[in-house]
Amino acid sequence: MFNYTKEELISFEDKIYSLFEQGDLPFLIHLCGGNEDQLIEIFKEINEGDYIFSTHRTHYHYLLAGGSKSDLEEKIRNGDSMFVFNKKLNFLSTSILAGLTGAAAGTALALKLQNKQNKVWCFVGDGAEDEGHFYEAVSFVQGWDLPCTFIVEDNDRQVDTSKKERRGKDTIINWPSCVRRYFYTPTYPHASTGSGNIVKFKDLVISNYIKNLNNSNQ
Ligand SMILES: Cc1ncc(C[n+]2csc(CCOP(=O)(O)OP(=O)(O)O)c2C)c(N)n1
Ligand SMILES: [Mg+2]
Repeated sequence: MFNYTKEELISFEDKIYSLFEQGDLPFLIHLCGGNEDQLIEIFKEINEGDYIFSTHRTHYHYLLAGGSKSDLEEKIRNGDSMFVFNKKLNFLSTSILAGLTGAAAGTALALKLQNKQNKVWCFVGDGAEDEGHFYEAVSFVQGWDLPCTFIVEDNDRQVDTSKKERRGKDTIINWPSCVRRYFYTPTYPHASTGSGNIVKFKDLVISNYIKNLNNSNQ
């Protein structure tokens, strides 16, 4: 198990960002940042053997779950930033918004039926929180007292839209007790570049792709 500090988490993401800007990562990645303190606190409660279900923004979750930096960097270099999986760590992620919420509820049901002490921790963004199947999973977990906590990572952004733009009002949904929320201001824009400029991002993805294609043809 690694206990990464806030500084180590930040420097990991900074390195991944520079790899992207240099053209070494010809695909979409979602960088973490701004939520180091909150996540470090949450992961203090997570025990070995617990199940961790992550999102499209996996890097910090994976490192704090006990993944090594070199392993994660290799996965990212292979294009798996959004598809990080590690059976030993009971770590699974999905690029589909709220895509693992049903699986989290099912895993929690299995743990309960087997009288296991382990828990499920399922992370979602405030955008994923808008998905209907999140509601279904939360209702099931709450109703059957299952060992599962959903963490809403609320950066008030689904890609670039705020909760107010999406919902008409700046509503903070009052979920039952199996759901926790923390707020943070993200360091990086929604995906990949530090520029926040979607045109620059597309250009970078295309030029990175062509560069890698040329390299692989040599
Ligand atoms: C079902 C589904 N719809 C749309 C997308 C495209 N998509 C990827 S990330 C994202 C926004 C996610 O926002 P949020 O859940 O708040 O996470 P954040 O990026 O803010 O951490 C969207 C719409 C998707 N991955 N899955
Ligand atoms: Mg969000």
